[in-house]
Amino acid sequence: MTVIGLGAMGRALAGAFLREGHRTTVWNRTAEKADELVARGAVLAGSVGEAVAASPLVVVCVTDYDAVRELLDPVDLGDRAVVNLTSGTPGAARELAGRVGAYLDGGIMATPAAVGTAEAVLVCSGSRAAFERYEPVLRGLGAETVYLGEDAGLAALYEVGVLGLMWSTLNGFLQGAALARAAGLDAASFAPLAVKSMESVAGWLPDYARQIDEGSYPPLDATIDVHLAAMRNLIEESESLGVSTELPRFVKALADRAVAEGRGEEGYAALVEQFGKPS
Ligand code: FVH
Repeated sequence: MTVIGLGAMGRALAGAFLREGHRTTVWNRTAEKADELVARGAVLAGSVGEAVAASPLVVVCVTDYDAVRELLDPVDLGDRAVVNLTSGTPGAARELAGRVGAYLDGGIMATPAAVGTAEAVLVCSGSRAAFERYEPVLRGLGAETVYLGEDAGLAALYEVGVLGLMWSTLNGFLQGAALARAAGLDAASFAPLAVKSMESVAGWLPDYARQIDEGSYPPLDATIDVHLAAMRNLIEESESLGVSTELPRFVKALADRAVAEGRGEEGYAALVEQFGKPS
């Protein structure tokens, strides 16, 4: 295995391959970041070309696709498989796939600490042959390794979608934590209820997905009208505690538009129609 890019994530990837017993060659622009891995048996390549030549499978994980191109463009990749775990856009992934023989684009849905554990999910798209050949090795990065299809852009599409869900969820928690703090409570007192609530909401998603695919939104949890009343409560309480109302007002504006379109009696999944329009 070769790992190019030894930032927080790259070091975790190389560490997982070493743990799995793979002969691992590494390269990083700042060579010192390889020290701990070399101490654990990794081989430090003197150049990207040397690192690529060392293995049939090259994993790249750097800041962005510009860096990936800067590193790989000058190198003859031959018939090597490249697994690019750098975050990027579907378009950039497709463009890169057009330049690399056996290309897999991927998103490692994990923190560096979770790499190689049951918590980590690796989504891949692009060369099916490369995925089938190297899936056993890639499983060492994340217990769940999902192949999304030949379109190299799919992994990035799913990754940006999951990242959007993560940020929205965390923003909702931070709004609640700010309310708790403004009311003189510890965020730690709010967290357990927040975790419980996130677990319940996570359970709703498959039904929401089915409704969206069917295009019909009977209320499963509550109608949009009922949600709207609670949104007003959140805005009023945020105002009275001197906490930002920006996020709840954005949430309410979506519901207001849906009601204005006559969807007040429908389930919350009907708001997908608001997200589906260009801003
Ligand atoms: N960290 C995380 O939790 C997330 C999990 C999900 C996936 N992301 C993506 O992984 C990519 C790398 O993220 P990272 O956390 O490892 O980032 P850094 O620790 O900042 O390391 C960046 C590495 O990239 C190298 N690098 C940057 N620009 C260049 C360049 N022009 N030429 C060569 N190397 C470059 C940098 O090298 P150096 O600064 O150590 O010399 C690091 O090795 C990223 O896409 C996340 O979105 C992580």
